[in-house]
Amino acid sequence: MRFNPQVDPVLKDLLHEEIERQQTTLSMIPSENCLSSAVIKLLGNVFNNKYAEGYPGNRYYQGCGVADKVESLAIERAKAAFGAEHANVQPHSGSGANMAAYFALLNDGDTIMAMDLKQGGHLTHGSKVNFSGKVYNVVHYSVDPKTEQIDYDQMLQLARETKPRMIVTGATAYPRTIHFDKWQAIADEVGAYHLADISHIAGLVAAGVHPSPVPYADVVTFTTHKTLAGPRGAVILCKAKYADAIDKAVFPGLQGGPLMHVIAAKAAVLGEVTTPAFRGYQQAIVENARALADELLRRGYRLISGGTDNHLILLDLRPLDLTGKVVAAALEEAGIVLNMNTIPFDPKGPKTTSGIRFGTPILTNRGMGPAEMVQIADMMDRVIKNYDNAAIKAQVRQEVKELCARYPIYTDLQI
Ligand code: DSN
Repeated sequence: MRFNPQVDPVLKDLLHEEIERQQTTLSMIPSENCLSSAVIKLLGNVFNNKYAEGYPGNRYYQGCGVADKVESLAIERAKAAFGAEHANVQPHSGSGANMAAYFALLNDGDTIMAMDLKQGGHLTHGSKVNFSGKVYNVVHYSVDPKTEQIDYDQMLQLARETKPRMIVTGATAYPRTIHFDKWQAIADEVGAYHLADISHIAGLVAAGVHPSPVPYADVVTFTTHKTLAGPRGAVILCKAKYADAIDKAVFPGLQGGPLMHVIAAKAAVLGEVTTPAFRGYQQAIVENARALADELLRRGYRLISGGTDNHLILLDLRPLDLTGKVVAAALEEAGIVLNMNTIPFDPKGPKTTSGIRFGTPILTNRGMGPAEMVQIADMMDRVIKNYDNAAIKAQVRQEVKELCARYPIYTDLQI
């Protein structure tokens, strides 16, 4: 007897509800993006049915011939897109990719030097509540209190004092250019491995809009669903000499069967990143972020580090005596979706925060430009300054709906 489950009405309704939410709100969480209808369709493919433990040409299951071709395609495209010597396209997530990089190169108890989560790092960069903070001895670095940017001289000093076995670069809430060449010089001087986690900026890096760590770092990890605009998952790039260790750390070290349907979708997106359209999109993300930042500055807001070089902005709410929690909730009521975020040296914790974090990958992917960024800054301004005024939030909600209707995400999505 066949088992042939259908999508039931309850789930269908929920899917429609989520499509409606995405279409009618301004999604400004800088780690999110919107997949094209074609890649969404590709993600729901029959490779979901296939076990392919191992790597192309070296599997533990029969019937992997086509899976081999798909994974090899994704690997070659990843290498070509970033100019890397080796790529592993199997990690299910960015956290898993970072875990594999640590396991491949480090021993338990080794010292890693990484940006503190509260300063803009990531959970897997040594947070106490994460495996990385439990397994390794962590030296956390911060931005400079005055400039709110990385001070490379201070970093060299810290690395000399603490002698890390690995330096982790990359961030989730750092609005400025990361100079991976400077980081590499520091890693070289103290004899540390260099792991660059470029999850947030992978699209910018692939497009040449942000400097690449690939020529320098021993290992580079990134998720494929942020600025890269691909399916959820991750990729690890590394120097050829670490290929074996990285591959073994991913499988069988951490994962069993790869998600072949996701790898197919990764291949599709990685095949696009060398196109002028992708480069134009990434440039526009940065131009839009700058336009949004400039307008907020003009309206008197304090932005961490004074602005942005990339896809995201961190806004300090302390001058208004407001918290990220309150403001993020008020903005969501008005249809503007972003996240509360700690700011450097935040006196408040991660569940309240003194800041909000937002960015332009989805707005730009919808086709919005600098004029719309000015309009959005105006809407944000009115909500932030009137966070408890229901009438103003309702008015902005209506304006958001009208703006979103002019820039639909999906016009041809079949559920
Ligand atoms: N949670 C992601 C972010 O929002 O930046 C990073 O994994």
